[in-house]
Amino acid sequence: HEGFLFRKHELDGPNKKASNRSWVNLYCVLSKGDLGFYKDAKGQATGSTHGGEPLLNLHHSTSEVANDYKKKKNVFKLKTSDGSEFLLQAKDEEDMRGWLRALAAC
Ligand code: I3P
Repeated sequence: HEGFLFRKHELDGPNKKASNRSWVNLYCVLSKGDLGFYKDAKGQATGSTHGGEPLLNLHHSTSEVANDYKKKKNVFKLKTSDGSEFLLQAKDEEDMRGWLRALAAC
């Protein structure tokens, strides 16, 4: 599963607010239990992630519709086992449901 999502990094660890909190549009690629964030689809081919970030390991992660976040539509929340939290905005409801299905299955 892959495609563009807007991403906001909320937590950098348990109860630790992320320092860079702005929304960025990133090409997201879910593969083999990892989520990679790239500038565009070409980034994936070269393996150069956004900001050189390591792939996000999704083992024991949870994702759900971000009902508590009211500022934007079609936003879901991804929490990783290390306590990081991301808000991700899909382009519409269908796109969001597709991501949630893919994340739940990995
Ligand atoms: C952040 C940016 C985000 C905002 C965040 C700001 O500032 O405006 O859009 O989140 O608020 O810190 P900057 O771009 O200067 O980093 P929202 O869109 O959710 O309001 P926050 O720190 O209250 O999360």
